[in-house]
Amino acid sequence: APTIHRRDYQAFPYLLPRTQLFFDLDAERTRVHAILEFERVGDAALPLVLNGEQLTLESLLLNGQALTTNDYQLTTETLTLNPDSARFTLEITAFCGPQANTALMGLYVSGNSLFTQCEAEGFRRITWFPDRPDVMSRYTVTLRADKSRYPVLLSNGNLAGTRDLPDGRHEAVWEDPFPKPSYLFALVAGTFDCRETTVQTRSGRSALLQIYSDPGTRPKTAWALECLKRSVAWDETRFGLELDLDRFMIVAARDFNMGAMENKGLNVFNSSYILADPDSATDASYEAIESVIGHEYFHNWTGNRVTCRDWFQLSLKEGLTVFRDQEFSADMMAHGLGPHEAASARAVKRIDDVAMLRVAQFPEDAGPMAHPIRPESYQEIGNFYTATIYEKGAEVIRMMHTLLGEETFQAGIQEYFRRHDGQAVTCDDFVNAMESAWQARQPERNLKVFRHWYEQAGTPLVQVHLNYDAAQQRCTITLSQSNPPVGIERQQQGLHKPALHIPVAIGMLDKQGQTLAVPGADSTTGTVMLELTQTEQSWVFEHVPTAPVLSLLRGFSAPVRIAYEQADAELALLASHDTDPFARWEAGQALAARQLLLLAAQHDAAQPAADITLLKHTWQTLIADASLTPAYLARVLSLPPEKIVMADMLPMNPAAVAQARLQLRQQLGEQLAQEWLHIYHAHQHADAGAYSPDAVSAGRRALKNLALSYLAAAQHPQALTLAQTQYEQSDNLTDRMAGLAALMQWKDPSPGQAALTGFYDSWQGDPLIVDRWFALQASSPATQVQDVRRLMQHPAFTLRTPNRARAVVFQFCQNNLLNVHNPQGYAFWAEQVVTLDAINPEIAARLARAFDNWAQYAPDLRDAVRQALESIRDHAPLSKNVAEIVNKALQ
Ligand code: BAL
Ligand code: ZN
Repeated sequence: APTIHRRDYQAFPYLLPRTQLFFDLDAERTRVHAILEFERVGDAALPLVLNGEQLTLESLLLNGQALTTNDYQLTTETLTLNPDSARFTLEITAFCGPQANTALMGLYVSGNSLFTQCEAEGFRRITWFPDRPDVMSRYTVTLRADKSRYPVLLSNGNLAGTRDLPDGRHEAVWEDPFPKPSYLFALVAGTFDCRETTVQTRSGRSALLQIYSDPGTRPKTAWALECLKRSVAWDETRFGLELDLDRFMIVAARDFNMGAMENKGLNVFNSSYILADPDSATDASYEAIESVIGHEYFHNWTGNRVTCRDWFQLSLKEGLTVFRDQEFSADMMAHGLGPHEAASARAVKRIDDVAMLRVAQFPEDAGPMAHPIRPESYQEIGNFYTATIYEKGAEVIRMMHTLLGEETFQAGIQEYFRRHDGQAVTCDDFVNAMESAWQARQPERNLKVFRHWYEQAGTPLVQVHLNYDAAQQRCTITLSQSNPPVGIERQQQGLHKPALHIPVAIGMLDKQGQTLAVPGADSTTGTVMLELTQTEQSWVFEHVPTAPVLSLLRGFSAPVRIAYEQADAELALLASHDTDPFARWEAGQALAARQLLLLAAQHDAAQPAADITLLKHTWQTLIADASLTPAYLARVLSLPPEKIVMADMLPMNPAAVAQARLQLRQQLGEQLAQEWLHIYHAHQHADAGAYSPDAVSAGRRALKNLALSYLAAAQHPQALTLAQTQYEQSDNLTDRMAGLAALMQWKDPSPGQAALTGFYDSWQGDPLIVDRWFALQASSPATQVQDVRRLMQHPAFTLRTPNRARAVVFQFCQNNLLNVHNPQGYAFWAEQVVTLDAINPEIAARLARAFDNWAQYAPDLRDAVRQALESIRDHAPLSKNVAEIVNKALQ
């Protein structure tokens, strides 16, 4: 497949002010009649090249005249015409086949309903069209379908009319007042439950909010609607952005490639991010639903009102919108709490976001798919909906927020909309608006060096050097940065990666854990912001009475790694005393990670267990600290994920780390058994009354269930009864699943097996719960390759529904580190990639990335992954999606 480069961008030579679409909807064969009114941009009559795939052409009319095959060129991907007038109307009639569309891009069937997914390049599977984000058009959409089968007919904008047609059919006409790119188009047809409410926006307009979901699921959409209301209110109060629509609809689909999609006025969601009740959704799902509903809603401004000029600018809308949803969730979690609890709630959200960045994005940024948040090239844009574009993109926005401060940042947002409302723009346009707001207040500041964050891949390493002069009471901190070439950067001759603008928040503690008052520091937190803008810089602090213990990268002020020699005892001190909750958590995690690396190394050498006394004492101190909230303590007392620990291991041995983690969990389970029992009983009843998903109750459940998992890992005599009772008597899925997971840890497999069988019998009617049942087994340390193959024989298993494929195949390949890292595991993976590729290339390409960091694995594993990768590469046919991933991995 050809490589597309950012530098080759050219504007489209035609405008398309109006688009009319007429759909005769049918699952087997849908007829789409498009009337497109084009206007030439310049004087030259350039060819009109339209994108189209998997379509059957019926007829083509130019200004009402039928065209013959001599008048146009048709390939499998384009339709080219040579119009000779400056304005013309093109009428295209074509067919597509939703039922056969297993790729779930364009128009497809899920359940008994029809849905569309057009981002990034799905619209071209609906009709021939300039399918690129910088061509914006006003759409009128007429939907016709059998009324009994498809009673609900939805598209973007406002409902202009409905009528019945002969033969039991009916029609709905939708008009979207806002010009939009084709990727934001949507239609939905089917039978749905609907939950709705009307809200008043800030300016007094009223807007209808609706959630559509499968028949019978209305009881599970109350939370989603509540989250949507909160999103509308939050965007007004925090960002000053008001809902611009009379009607905002969300529809849940069981089969969906992504989490959700922000189509203008008609979001389509993976049902896992909509449906929730205490029996079918965990605390984490409630939280994820709030976050994704916020995210898609916030796109209405950041993405839809101002969109991307081209797909290289994807982070313009995604990084910014993730930042917005992170802030939304943090504000919701802190809502109604006192200052200390609110700060803790925010820290918990920050910890979770950073952990996710490190698990998903740091490895990506060190592997063959590494790319800047604004990529320079791609073969298949579907492969670039990555943790880098989203999560690192959000970190880059967050750094601007840190540098500018909330008020100036919001002024920058207002300036961005003042300049670009209604346009398709670039990341540079965004940074320029931010910079101008900053300079309006502080003329000497700029984002000149900061812009390099958009150009470089890789996680920068910031090295810290501390020099303390006791005689002068002077402390000198030297920071230096480096970011060697990664991924395709390594093939660029003479590549120069300039220094980045990195805000490094630090604090200093004395040896007793007291905050040292540092000149220039924030008076309450003791935090100083060091702005590293050069390869190396030093800061001198006078009147520092004693050699400080450094608290580094507070709040995770930049998406970097820190290199600083710090003794275990210093980490323990920080874990016990740091006033910055993020850095405090970080210190404890670093201490635990060291222990895991030791254990993993000993595992190879078959040596006796390492001494965990310091870690144990540190955790005892933390458990005894009454000022810590349960949610925070749950994060502090969790062992770091394998994928984070592995980043500091070379060569990587994933199974050894997974084994070490199980072992350390067991040791901590045994040695802190009294503490875990105490915690368990103290938080056994997280809610006073009925289940509530609020962050405080969820935090108590998280802590209690963590304690249970330690007790189960230790095979504590009380653990079996506690797990059994909890599993049987809980009124919510979080506790029920935690009980089940604990039973599955039991050395005698029978209670776990019995519970699994019972669980399936009870909940087999709910596909989202069945997904969890599969996922729990696929990721279990007891599940080997042959077991996951057996799981795939289960009648409820299918590869065609992405959620089910993710629950089994992805869970095993990505999260069962203990059992997938062997030749049989890799062969299974390769086989599944190839099988999935014939069904759904986008999903297959994600699976193809399971072992992105294989080049750092131990040699025997590396050889086995290479073989598996080569077997995928040599398979024919292979989608563009998977081909790009595999070729890059093998380069
Ligand atoms: N735009 C794709 C889905 C999302 O990021 O919201
Ligand atoms: Zn998004």
